[in-house]
Amino acid sequence: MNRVLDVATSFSATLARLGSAVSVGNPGKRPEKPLELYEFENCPYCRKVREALSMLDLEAMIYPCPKRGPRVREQVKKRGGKTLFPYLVDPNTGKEMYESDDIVRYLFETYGDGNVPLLLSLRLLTDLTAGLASAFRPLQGTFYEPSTPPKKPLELYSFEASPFCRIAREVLCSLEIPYLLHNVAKGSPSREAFVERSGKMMVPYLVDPNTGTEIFESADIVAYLRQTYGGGKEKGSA
Ligand SMILES: N[C@@H](CCC(=O)N[C@@H](CS)C(=O)NCC(=O)O)C(=O)O
Repeated sequence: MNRVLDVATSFSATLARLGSAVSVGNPGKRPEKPLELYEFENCPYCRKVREALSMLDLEAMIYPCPKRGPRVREQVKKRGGKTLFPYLVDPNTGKEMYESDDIVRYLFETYGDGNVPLLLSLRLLTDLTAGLASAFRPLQGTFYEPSTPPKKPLELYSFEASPFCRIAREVLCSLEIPYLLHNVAKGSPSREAFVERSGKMMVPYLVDPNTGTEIFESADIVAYLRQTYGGGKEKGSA
């Protein structure tokens, strides 16, 4: 897709959700271990959960499950019995669950002040606007593209409402690449450490421990991911 159209449609997805998850809300207790989320980028229900993670400033291991993905979907079926997304695993409490509304409530009760923000609690309206966000980019972050998985998971600094971060996450998803998601929405206490590491406050920022690569710029990240892991070739090992 042409870059201007790419950014415009990704920005429209953010607008459809009225900028939900642009900033951190009232984070509460911090988990010791990152949460684990099985999802795919263009699933509107998965978006609701990712918004909650951004608002609560939570890190999560993301296991992308694009449609026709050969590697990760099967794990969800084995663990929970269904191929349905999102699926959250909290290694801190032993909870494993389907259903976006239940997951969102669980997250705010466990790691927030117990109150689910308005834009995530409007039931049908929340689902409709999340669906509209997905509709702006129907083919991105939906289907599997042949890839070779990296040996170690990647890391992405991001927040849900950023249109540029979405473009990077879509490709991680299509290539079925697991990554540790560091959420750094506006107001995030994690921003200071991020700036110390990267040199400036800008996302997306990709870290690949397999190759020692650390890069900004969604277009560069997309090109790097496709070149390094796309096409099912043995690449990207340390
Ligand atoms: N009520 C569920 C609906 C979840 C759902 O329908 N997810 C779709 C993706 S948007 C799904 O997993 N479809 C099966 C598939 O993609 O194979 C929720 O809110 O979590």
